Amino acid sequence: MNQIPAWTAAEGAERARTAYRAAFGAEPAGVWAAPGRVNLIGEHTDYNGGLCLPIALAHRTYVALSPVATSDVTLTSQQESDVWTQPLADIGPGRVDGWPGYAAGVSWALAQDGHELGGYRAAVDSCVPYGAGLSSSAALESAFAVAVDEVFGLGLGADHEGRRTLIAACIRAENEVAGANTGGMDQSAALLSRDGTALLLDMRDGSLTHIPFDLAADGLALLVIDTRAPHQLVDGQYGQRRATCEAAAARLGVPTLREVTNLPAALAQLEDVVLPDGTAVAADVVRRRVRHVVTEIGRVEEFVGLLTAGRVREVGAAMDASHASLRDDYEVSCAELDVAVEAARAAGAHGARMTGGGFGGSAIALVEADQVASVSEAVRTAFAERGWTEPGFLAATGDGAASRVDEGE
Ligand code: GAF
Repeated sequence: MNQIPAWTAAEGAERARTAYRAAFGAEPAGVWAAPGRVNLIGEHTDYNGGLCLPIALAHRTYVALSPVATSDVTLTSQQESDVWTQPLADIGPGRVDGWPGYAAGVSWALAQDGHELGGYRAAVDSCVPYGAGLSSSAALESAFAVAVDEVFGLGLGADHEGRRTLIAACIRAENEVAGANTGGMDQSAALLSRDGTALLLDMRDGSLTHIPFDLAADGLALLVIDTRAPHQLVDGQYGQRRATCEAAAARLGVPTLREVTNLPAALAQLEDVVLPDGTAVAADVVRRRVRHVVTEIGRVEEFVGLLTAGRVREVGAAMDASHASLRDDYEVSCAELDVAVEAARAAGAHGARMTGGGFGGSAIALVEADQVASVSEAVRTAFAERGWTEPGFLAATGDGAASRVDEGE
């Protein structure tokens, strides 16, 4: 069965280096790469101080980069058409349109923290499916973060605390420069994941646990289904979900929904809210949003408990319940995601759910390793029957974090 291939590090490095040579007629100082991710469970919990459980993909974004003597930042990408240039001092919120905001925004955020950076030029190439809910944006930010960290000698990429500073800079780039008010899970996955593990993130206190994750040892596989339904987090829907949660937490008198311990009592206290952008949200809707977040945090605990007890085939029920909650209570699914999930289950998946922000993007299905082809085929057939674009497929195993992938020449 055809799957969307992940480049080897050598292949990705060579592609980025070739793009750099073609654009700038010189060799880069080095090539760095950062992974996309899928979230196993714990969706729309990160900005609520909750738990989530992402794994890094083998699919990575590669950045070939060199410092320059001026303060100009010049970027080119194999996935985009134009070469983009702007002086470092002109990069910031409201001043960069499109993809360079994610890349150069990281330098702005690091400079805001007092780090000294100069200009640079960089060429990007990536095998992370774009706009598929697999965190191509965090991969781009994180690849730039480790690249500029090394060429400007910041020393942040070398240890855990330094990487937390890089994560914070990537989040600021995404929130403030690119204008997507996302919650931080994706950048943590890109910069802190370890091979063969899932990353249990507690977004209340920033603590994390690397949970051993080796599906192949159990004869299983995690099938990722890119529905090809367009996915965008910079539109209003994601921000409205987040603002609704924040308004509900304020109404309940807690810093985040993570602090809700008695769900029925909390639901009874909730009323209509008006969001900062003027959108009115009815009490029933607010209650459903809160119910999703609180129950989803519980499902992460359940999933992790089963995983660590070696009862991995049993996590399917939590995946199914997560999808239902995202579809019905949080209302971030779509027809393509629902059909992908239902077709995968009907073809024998132990569980399936949408992953990432939703409104399009990708689903994941836990399947027996010898059923990957038949489950994929069932999903493909279900899409074809509806006249939809053919979905893409890839396998996720739990890969490592952003790093340098070559030494330049
Ligand atoms: C997107 C966001 F970027 C994350 O921060 C997270 O909120 C996720 O949607 C939903 O769990 O990937």
